[in-house]
Amino acid sequence: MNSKTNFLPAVSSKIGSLSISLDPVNWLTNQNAPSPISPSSPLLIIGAGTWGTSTALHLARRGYKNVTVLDPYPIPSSISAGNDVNKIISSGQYSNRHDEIEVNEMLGQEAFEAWNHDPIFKPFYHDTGLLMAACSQEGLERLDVRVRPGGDPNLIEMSTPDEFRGLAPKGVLRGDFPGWRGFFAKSGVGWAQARDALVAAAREAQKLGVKFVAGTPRGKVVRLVFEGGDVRGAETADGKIWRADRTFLCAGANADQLLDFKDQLRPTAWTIAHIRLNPDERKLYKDIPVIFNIERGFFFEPDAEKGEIKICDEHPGYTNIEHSTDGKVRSVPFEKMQIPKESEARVRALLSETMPQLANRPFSFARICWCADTANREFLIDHHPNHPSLVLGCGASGRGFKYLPSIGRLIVDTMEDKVPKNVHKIIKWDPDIAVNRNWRDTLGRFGGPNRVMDFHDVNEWTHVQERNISKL
Ligand code: FAD
Ligand code: FSA
Repeated sequence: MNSKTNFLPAVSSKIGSLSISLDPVNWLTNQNAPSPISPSSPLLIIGAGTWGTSTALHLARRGYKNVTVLDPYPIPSSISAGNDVNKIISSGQYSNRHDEIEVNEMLGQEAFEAWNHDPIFKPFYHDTGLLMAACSQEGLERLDVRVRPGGDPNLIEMSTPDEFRGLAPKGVLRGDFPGWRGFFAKSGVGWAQARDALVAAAREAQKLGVKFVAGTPRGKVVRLVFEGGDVRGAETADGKIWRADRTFLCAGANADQLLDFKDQLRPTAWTIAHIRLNPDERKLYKDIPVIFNIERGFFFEPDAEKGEIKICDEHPGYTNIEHSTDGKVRSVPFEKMQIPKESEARVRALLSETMPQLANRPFSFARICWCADTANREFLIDHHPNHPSLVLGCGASGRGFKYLPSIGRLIVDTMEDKVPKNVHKIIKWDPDIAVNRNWRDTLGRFGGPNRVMDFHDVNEWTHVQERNISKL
């Protein structure tokens, strides 16, 4: 263990229920080692979204006393991908590579443990079960990777409309499910009240002493402070310099605006719609499992507060590509509480196949939601190789909410040089994998036109009533 940080409890060699070899990446042998830290060292987190909040909570729980989180938006930030009524909590897999599966299982098991037992997260988890389905041959092949049916005896295979309709009380799933085939997991998967869990984690971090500067230009980072080859903090829109011994970059899709990631991040957006149910429907649709067709989209039971069903149409995502004068290609996120009309049509098509009785209802809310895809959809969590005091918690790759309880542990372990080499290998800074990056890579996703779309080609948007999603 690094003697500079050994005031903290020794790292466990058992994370979740998976043992991993402890052969950490050691900065002591590295010329470019960051300065030592103590419990009172100033630590700065950029971004109070899903991963920044998780990092704040883990730092506070490990006894760090001088942690500040910056965010331009009030919590929960209206641009945070985690600011959503619900998110799928599953042990979802996105690759066939054994080492990648191992890392994702480790994080997933640790998170699942917390969703079930940690008092901060437990109130927000709903173990409703999850149907994962597809229609085309290609989609079904991908489903094998996502669900890995051979390995899980709890999966029930389904292929007839009656089997799918039987997943909910009579009258809910009335559709014909044309061409659908899938696997249903009855338990051990479900969904979380995302926004509420995010806020609970932030409140807990705050209670433990973390300072949040959010909802003001004082929280908007405009640049990292580079000094002597390292990063010594950040400057905010009001001109203030926040000096820190370690700076954590957790700005989600916007991280790309603050550092040259050498094409490792591709800000990509997806689309969310809500439909409000009447009081009788709310009761009938309560507790239904999450229904997810990886070529069509997914939906959840209505939320308890507003009685709305959230529906996402699935597709490989939208970029917003800009070409800068230096010849660089970059996808630039923007905020919008509407979705493309073509996305609305896909949402309604999904409903026609599953719950046709809702297919023509008006939307009560809609927005686009940005994530940052890496070139292989593995996370990017590492010290920056040239600026060792900068810790990157980036590249959540459109699958990073389920780890809200556990990802901060890995990000803080990175700061403490406790990440085992076999894990570091998967999540490290690695521009080589992004050389000549194909910005249109679907990264194993399907749906819509089965290609990455760009917002410049969208002519028509919905006109749904907007709302303040930072107001709790
Ligand atoms: P965010 O949560 O977006 O946080 C980034 C934060 O940085 C924000 O609070 C923002 O305000 C702040 N910020 C931005 N710029 C600055 C700046 N200049 N200075 C300071 N702060 C700044 N994952 C799942 O596990 N299950 C799901 O079911 C699921 N569904 C999804 C559905 C959709 C439609 C989308 C888009 C994503 C979904 N995801 C899901 C993915 C998941 O939401 C994200 O991977 C995860 O929330 C990303 O967390 P993050 O902290 O990296 O980014
Ligand atoms: O199982 C999951 O983690 C669901 S992620 C939900 C989703 O909408 C993806 O389906 C989409 O492809 C993108 O990654 C955004 O998140």
